[in-house]
Amino acid sequence: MQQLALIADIHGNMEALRTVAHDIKQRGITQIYCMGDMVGKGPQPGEVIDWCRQNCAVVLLGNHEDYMLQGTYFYPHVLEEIGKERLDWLATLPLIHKMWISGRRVCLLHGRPVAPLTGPFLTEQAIETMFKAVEEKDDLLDWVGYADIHRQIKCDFSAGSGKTLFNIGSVGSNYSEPLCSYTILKGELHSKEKSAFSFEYITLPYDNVATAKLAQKSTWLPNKDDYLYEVLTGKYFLNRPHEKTAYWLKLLEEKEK
Ligand SMILES: [Mn+2]
Repeated sequence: MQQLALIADIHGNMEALRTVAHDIKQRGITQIYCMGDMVGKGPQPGEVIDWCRQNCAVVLLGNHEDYMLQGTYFYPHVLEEIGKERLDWLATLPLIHKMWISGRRVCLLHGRPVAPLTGPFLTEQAIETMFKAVEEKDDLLDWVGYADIHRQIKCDFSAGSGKTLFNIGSVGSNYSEPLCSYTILKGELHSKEKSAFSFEYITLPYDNVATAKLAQKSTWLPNKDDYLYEVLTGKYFLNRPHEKTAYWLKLLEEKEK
């Protein structure tokens, strides 16, 4: 049996990535796949890219990498911070990864830009959309794993079909609690024969205040209020009440006491 750690949506949060990496190592897992969104939102995109490049056997392109490569990203300071060499590497990343594990055909993708993601995410129609985006007539899939919505969800695709859609959660910007999360698959990698297979969701506390402080100090990071809100509360920034930065700084100070 091999163990595979699936990580994604790190979003420049090196503190969260370090916590997850430590947990993965302690479990003796050596295979790590990153399913995109290393960049965007947080204060250390370059470091996160370098870590993934060095430690992940597979790295997929996320919508945030795509924004930066498509020239639709309006923050030149962020592109400068990441640098041309890393951006050139991002441009080489694949969108999907298909594999066999314990007799199951599995496809991994970030979500966008491969499949349009519009909520609600748990309708039959939404699930079908995800399969349709990556399934081919002569290569049917059993499991599709994605990221992008920053929440761990797993559900069957119409009863009895054996098809399963799962979301691996977010390392750096979880939308449920201000924690970091990832997913472990255990089974026989590359095997087309049915054998023992297991799936586990991991959620870990990390020093989100350290990340928030680093973001606050950054001289180039845009949308700091939104980011502080996400890492300190574990909620999506678009749902943020429009308080000013001072409010979040006060929250930071209170957390320090
Ligand atoms: Mn994301």
